[in-house]
Amino acid sequence: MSVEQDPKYQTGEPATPANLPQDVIVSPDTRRDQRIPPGQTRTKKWPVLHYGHVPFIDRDKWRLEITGLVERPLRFNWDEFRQLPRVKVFSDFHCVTRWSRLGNLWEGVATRHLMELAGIRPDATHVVAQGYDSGWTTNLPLDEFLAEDALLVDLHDGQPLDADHGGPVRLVVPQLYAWKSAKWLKKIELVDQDQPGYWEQLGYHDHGDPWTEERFRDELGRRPDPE
Ligand SMILES: Nc1nc2c(c(=O)[nH]1)N[C@H]1C(S)=C(S)[C@@H](COP(=O)(O)O)O[C@H]1N2
Ligand SMILES: [Mo]
Repeated sequence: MSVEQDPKYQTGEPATPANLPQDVIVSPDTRRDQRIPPGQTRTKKWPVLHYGHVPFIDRDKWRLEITGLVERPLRFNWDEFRQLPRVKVFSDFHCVTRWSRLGNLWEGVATRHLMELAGIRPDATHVVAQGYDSGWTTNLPLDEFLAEDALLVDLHDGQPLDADHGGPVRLVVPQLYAWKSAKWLKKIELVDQDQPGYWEQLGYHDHGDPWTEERFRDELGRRPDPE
């Protein structure tokens, strides 16, 4: 597909939070004077990155599980998920491989809302997000998972999230590098200790703040294969 035909290709200057409808949650980082974190460059495309293959997911069989240290474990099918209250978030998206896609409009269900439904047990400190791609996980602190602009996404820039980008549903946590935004989300598990996920075990930083360039666990240590 040529770049002109790619519906995700951005033309011109990046969208700013200035003229968004009232109901859109604006990621605070999009209001920075210098919106692109150190060591990153803007891409107008939306690259596709993941380990392994895009899993085939039949919507009729799709399920999302919320489990671990919650008062009420939850399980949604597609229709149930689509009936949950929805939010819109405007954010940038920073991949550790140094591209940043600015001005994304994500739509879906706020992580905060889901956790209100499930009830967080007091001993929960971290979240493990698991994808449908055979056992892939990523870890993040519970408070970052609960950021106001963190959500489970099924629409991007008004269109259904395609399989390459993690559809039917992916996690998006704008303030961390994009590998924390698990695609093909299958399970959210609350745990009481940090449990490094797929990339984190291979040498990506445990936390992944793009503004302080938390790219790798140890600059001298092993680096994952570039994705
Ligand atoms: N389930 C799953 N989610 C994943 C990955 C993966 O391999 N599996 N890769 C991560 C990485 S390294 C990045 S940069 C982003 C890329 O999202 P995109 O392909 O939509 O740009 O997805 C993240 N989420
Ligand atoms: Mo990545």
